[in-house]
Amino acid sequence: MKPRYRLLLIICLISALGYSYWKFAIPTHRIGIRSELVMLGDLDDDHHWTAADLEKLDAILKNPAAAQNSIVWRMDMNQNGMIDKEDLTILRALIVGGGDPYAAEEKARNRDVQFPRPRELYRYVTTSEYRSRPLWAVPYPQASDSVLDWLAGVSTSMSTSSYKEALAAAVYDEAVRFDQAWRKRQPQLLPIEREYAAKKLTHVKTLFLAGAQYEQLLALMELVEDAETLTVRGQPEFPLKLLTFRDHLRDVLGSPAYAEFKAGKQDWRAVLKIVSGHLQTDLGLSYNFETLGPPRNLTHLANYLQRAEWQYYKSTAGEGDLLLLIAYAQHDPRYLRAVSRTSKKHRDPNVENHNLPMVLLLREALRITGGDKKKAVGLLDEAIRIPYAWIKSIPREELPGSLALDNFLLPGNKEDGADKSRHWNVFGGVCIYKSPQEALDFALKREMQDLRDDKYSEDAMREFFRDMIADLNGMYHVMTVNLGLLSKERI
Ligand SMILES: [Ca+2]
Ligand SMILES: [Ca+2]
Ligand SMILES: [Ca+2]
Repeated sequence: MKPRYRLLLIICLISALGYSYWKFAIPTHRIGIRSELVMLGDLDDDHHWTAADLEKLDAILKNPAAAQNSIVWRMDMNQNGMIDKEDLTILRALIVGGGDPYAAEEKARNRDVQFPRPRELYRYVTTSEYRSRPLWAVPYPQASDSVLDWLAGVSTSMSTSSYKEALAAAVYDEAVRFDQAWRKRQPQLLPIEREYAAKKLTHVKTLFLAGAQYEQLLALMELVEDAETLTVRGQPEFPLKLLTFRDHLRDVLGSPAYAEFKAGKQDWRAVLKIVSGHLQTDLGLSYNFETLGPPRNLTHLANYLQRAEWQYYKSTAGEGDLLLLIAYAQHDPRYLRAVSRTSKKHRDPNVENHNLPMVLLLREALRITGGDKKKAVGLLDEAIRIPYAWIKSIPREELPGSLALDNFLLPGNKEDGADKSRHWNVFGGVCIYKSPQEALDFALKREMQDLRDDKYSEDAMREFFRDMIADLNGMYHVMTVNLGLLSKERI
């Protein structure tokens, strides 16, 4: 054989052997799962259990609401979804034992006390797994002088295994969270904020006395959201006046004039004349609904705004961001409680069920987008469309008939589709891209067009009011929400 051929043969042989070795002997990653090893109780993230973790623990016990979710999750030593006394006992025993889990376990066993096996103090979890914040269930020393004067008499729930216990635990957690925020906000509150808060606090107390725990939980969540993210200070006046106007729209729906319209004794003009009156007195704006022009073709925000800017913000909402927001809507316990408040058809004339879940969704969208409101509104707009398609893919006959189902992740009653949520978000978006004044004008023209198209029927009139209420809620909230109010104190 010529040396040239011999060389070629050798090269071929080596290549074949190399390929076989690579193919059969080197292990390959077959699944694209990304995980991390979490050391429970390692609160300062130095991979040891030391006195520094206890210092961090003490700081969190003094100010639990300010602690980050990821840290509170690591505090749940017994992994029961609550931060309870046993978690603290386990962590302290570990540190007293010099950070050696075997020593701590042995010491506990000698005293006939159950203690986690060392392996149980670690969790190997996928990074994509949604980690709910455990509920706060340790005694709260500041309960004795809390603005929630009923809190001192409530004992911490020891379990979440029954629905009743889980609800009680959620109420306690929310109450502690509110008390923390209230102590920080209370000295700087303006008179109007005090007045609003006083009304809501009385409402919570009434629900507590009535034993209406679910409603009490949602009322507390509203207070938490107000205290942590809303302030009148430094705000332009217009968005605040929108709330007054919204309350007046609710009054009109319950007024004798509206009842007469419903009974066919009054014309639509009589009802909308009252609305014009409120627009004049609340906002100083003159509107004549009889001559009000149609809106531009405005089914979507995109048709109204500079398309390029809107598209830019929507397209920067990456797939990862969408998945985070949807995971939140599918798993966050507070959101799931809030979105579960639905009513039978026509039992929620004032759209009371809708606002809180939207407030929570926007807050999460803002967290994901780093506080950029334009991005958050774009992200939410995208997310609202996605589950809509999912629901469409389920055969109609397989959908239960008791819920608003054209978008399961979003809030609403049987009569409210995804549309109300989209409006809440879109009109809020117009406030940011344009101005609240233009958003209001856009909303009035659009809802008036719907009313005209439906020949001023009673159904259409009711939805004129209900849609306007949802629009105004979104406008007010997107304008005023401020995630940074208490965030300086994050620990
Ligand atoms: Ca540590
Ligand atoms: Ca626990
Ligand atoms: Ca409408």
